[in-house]
Amino acid sequence: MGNILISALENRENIVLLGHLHPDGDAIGSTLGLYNYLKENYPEKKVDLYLDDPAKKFSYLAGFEEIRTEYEEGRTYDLCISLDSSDTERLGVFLPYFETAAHTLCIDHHRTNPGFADENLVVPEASSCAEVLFGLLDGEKISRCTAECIYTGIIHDTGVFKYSSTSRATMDAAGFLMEKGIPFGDIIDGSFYRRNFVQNKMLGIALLKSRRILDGDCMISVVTRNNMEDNGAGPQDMDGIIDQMRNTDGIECAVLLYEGKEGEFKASLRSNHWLDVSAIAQSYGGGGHIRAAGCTLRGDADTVTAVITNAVAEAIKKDKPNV
Ligand SMILES: [Mn+2]
Repeated sequence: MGNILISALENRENIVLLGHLHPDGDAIGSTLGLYNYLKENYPEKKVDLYLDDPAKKFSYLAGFEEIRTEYEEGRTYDLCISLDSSDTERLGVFLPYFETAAHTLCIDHHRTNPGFADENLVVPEASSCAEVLFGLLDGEKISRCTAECIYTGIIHDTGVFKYSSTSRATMDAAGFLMEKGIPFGDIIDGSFYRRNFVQNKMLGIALLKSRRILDGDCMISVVTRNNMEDNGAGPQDMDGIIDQMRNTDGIECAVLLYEGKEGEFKASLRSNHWLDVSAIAQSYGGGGHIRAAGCTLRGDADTVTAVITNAVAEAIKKDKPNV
């Protein structure tokens, strides 16, 4: 079988790369990884990368400053490559570039991806889109800059080699990339574990306000608009708090409610072993996975706390194994 990327690049000079909305480490790492690889190995081709507001913590990646973040009317391309996006809707405002491109290629690892492009490489067993991309590149031609991008994508979608999607192939790819001389420790700390001062303060507040309820099975915390405004915090400062809560000895599930807008609470839910939190989130119009889900609830702090507590209590009754 030929290489789907190499054949797509043939005779196509004007190329656009796209990732999904609210790009995570994998979307940013895989698109920038391919961007750098093409710039270095195909200098005759013109390559643009569009992403929706990529987080500054990824600015150590080469090419970050060249990412275009605004849709520009009237541009069309010979080839559009979509990375880490499970459907066309997730391409957001940049969708017209995909729709008007003469040829399209989709590289992804989401199980739900229908194969929406002219040519598709969707590998559900892969830990990350970055791992799928790695398999398409010539290892000899991967520079240190490109290696940093791909490594970043892999660590973000595996929770630093921890999630069940991590495989031998993932570790082999990571090992190969390490030999390019990348500062892997700094990449992991800087882009995955480091929190800014406000984020750490909000973590402290959420933990201080937390309670253990429902016979100790659940840890819940409610952060109000006032708590956030007092510290100049926004929704992006609440990332990762729920994961710290989940990793508490003896609990099955963690619930974090924070008031993103006046009277509107974001609920993040995590479970450890047996509780299906996606079912809870779905019944309030949200979604997610069995062990990680979220939804939005309207009302004051007391009301939304009561609503989510009841829902979790019901779910525990249903899901808790008899011991
Ligand atoms: Mn991904």
